[in-house]
Amino acid sequence: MKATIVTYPDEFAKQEIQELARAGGYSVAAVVTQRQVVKSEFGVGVGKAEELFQMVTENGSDTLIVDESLTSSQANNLAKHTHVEVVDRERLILNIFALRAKTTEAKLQVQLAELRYELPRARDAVRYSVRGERAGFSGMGETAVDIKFRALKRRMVTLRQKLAGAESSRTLQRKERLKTSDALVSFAGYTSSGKTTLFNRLASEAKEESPALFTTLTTTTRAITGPGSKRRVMLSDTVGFISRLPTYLIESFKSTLEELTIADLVLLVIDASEKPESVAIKFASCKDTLGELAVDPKKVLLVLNKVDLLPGRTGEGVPDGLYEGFPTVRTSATRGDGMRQLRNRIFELTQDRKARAYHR
Ligand SMILES: Nc1nc2c(ncn2[C@@H]2O[C@H](COP(=O)(O)OP(=O)(O)OP(=O)(O)O)[C@@H](O)[C@H]2O)c(=O)[nH]1
Ligand SMILES: [Mg+2]
Repeated sequence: MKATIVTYPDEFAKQEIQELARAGGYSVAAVVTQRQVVKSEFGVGVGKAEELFQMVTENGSDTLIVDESLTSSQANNLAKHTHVEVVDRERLILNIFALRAKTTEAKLQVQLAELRYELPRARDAVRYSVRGERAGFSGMGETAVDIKFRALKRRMVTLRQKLAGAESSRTLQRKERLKTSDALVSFAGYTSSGKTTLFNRLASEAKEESPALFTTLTTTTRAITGPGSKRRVMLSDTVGFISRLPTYLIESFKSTLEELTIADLVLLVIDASEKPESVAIKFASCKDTLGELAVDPKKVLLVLNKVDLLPGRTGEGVPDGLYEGFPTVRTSATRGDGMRQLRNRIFELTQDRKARAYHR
């Protein structure tokens, strides 16, 4: 699969959408930038649509990736005009999630997210049919679009029921686990920041770590014991964040992300080796997502990871001002720097919470 991408001119957007495209299985033939991506009719200007048609014809792309959310009519118009498949940012993220989903729960969550993606688009189609073809059939029953719309709704109800089942068994399991431990500690952070690598180090696990985006979609929980083996906390690794994550995707993964809402301590992992602008954007985006999940900022311990890649190899280059107010640990999950400090901080910061009751 070969794609031409339309995105915003800033470096961060350009780089991120290319990584997403590759994670979705595409090779990138060209990147076209535009200050404003969502415009009526095509999502891009008419002139741009023409230019894109020329471009995909010449470079042999079979797909046009648009780094924004398009309505179904925008996507259809653009596809008709360029003669290639049009994939918007949401669709691309959903495709990646679908590729990565391995467990039953993750698969159900992705299916639910896909229905949520399709529903407003089906609604669009209903609106068209009301204006157009359906006029002549008034009173003659349902159109194909109505039927599709209702089928989507029905499938959604079924999926929600199945997910509720998975959710309640997860809650039960969690309660059991918490009986034998003092606290729940959860990893959070941008995709590819190194959460699973840190988790594997701390819990002596071997879960898949990879430079590809969204490697982890399902929560794994393990017990770790503190200094002198006196205390046990549960440590959870979970799905990563990305900027402009569609809200319904967060909602579909609610049971997975709930781990963060109820955690006593959230380890927010930042890839500190990236350019300061990227670090700042990703940090802000993580804070937003944690806010949406109603995580108390007071429960956050920042983990500035990948310090081995920083100049001087000591983590000196990490911009401090950005993180004011948060307790911070610097680590290299691959080289092992700061792992002892991280473990100590985890047990230190969960100490007072020992008395807390887990009646949820
Ligand atoms: N140099 C360096 N690379 C690291 C470090 N920690 C993780 N990595 C690499 O970064 C990539 C992503 O690591 P993961 O642990 O899979 O990241 P994640 O946050 O779990 O990502 P998702 O599950 O996709 O959200 C892998 O290629 C790791 O080997 C580190 O401290 N230093
Ligand atoms: Mg992971």
